Amino acid sequence: MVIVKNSSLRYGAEVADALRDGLPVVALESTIISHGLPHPDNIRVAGEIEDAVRATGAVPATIGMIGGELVVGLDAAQISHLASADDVAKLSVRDLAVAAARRADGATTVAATSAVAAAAGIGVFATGGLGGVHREANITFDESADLTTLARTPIVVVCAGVKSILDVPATLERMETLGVTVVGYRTRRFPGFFITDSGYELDWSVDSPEQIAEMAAAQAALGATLGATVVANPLPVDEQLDIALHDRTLADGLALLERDKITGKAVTPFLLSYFHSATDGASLATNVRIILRNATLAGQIAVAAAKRS
Ligand code: PSU
Ligand code: MN
Repeated sequence: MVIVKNSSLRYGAEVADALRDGLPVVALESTIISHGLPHPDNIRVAGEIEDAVRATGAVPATIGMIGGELVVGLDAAQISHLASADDVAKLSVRDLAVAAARRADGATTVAATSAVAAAAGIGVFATGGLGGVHREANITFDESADLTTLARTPIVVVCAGVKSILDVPATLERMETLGVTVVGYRTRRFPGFFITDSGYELDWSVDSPEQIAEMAAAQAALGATLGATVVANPLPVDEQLDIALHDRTLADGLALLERDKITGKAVTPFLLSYFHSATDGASLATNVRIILRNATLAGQIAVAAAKRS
């Protein structure tokens, strides 16, 4: 399903060449850089994510909006701008046209990035964690547009599950309803982002990048579903955040959210930044590790997929 037209996109030179030549390309989102990680670490991390993709032999395509244009393959100066400026908008799919008309600079979420990547013909996308169903969504109706967009966007998304700030079982149920495929990477347990195991079971596990590439090819051949395939890649147990620290920070963060009446698109950035300051940077280091591991796996999948064609 077309959410964004390819003809509306601008391409970085390296990404344009790679796509034309059928080389492996991995899409990367910019909201984790602008709104998910603190400045100035975010600039360094954005470079490290791209390096992790390159180390696998794939070409990174960081996606965002500059001056109202959606760019596939932002250059270093553009990434650094999105990582530093105060007026960078967080753009989900519904924000794209408004921001384009205003010639805005903006960072794309998982939803907007996957829509753009699919339009560009990029089959693999790496991020940290997906948006999902928020706690008390039964009252607030707060469910990320990441889910409904992934339901109609054919792309492989590598993530470490969804953050425990969300309602994890409700998010898994919604992905089932929406027809979003979820497979664990070498596990049948859904990861809990900072934590290796969220406590919830998955139906499928895959063992190698080649197997994931085969699955994506099978989906394209079937043509039966247009939805995304989420590859849930857990942190090794010895790299997860201390569980007691995690649980304490989460409880405190959720209480602050309520006290300060923070709602809507500000919820995710608020909780992330609370986690990073309240854990004295421990959650930040974990977060970075997650993203780099996902970038590596996504690169390997893109390389395996390019070998098939
Ligand atoms: N999860 C993270 N870090 C992030 C996000 C999610 O671990 O930075 C960002 C992603 O860009 C995701 C967005 O698409 O938050 C979801 O926001 P919302 O819940 O407002 O849809
Ligand atoms: Mn929301």
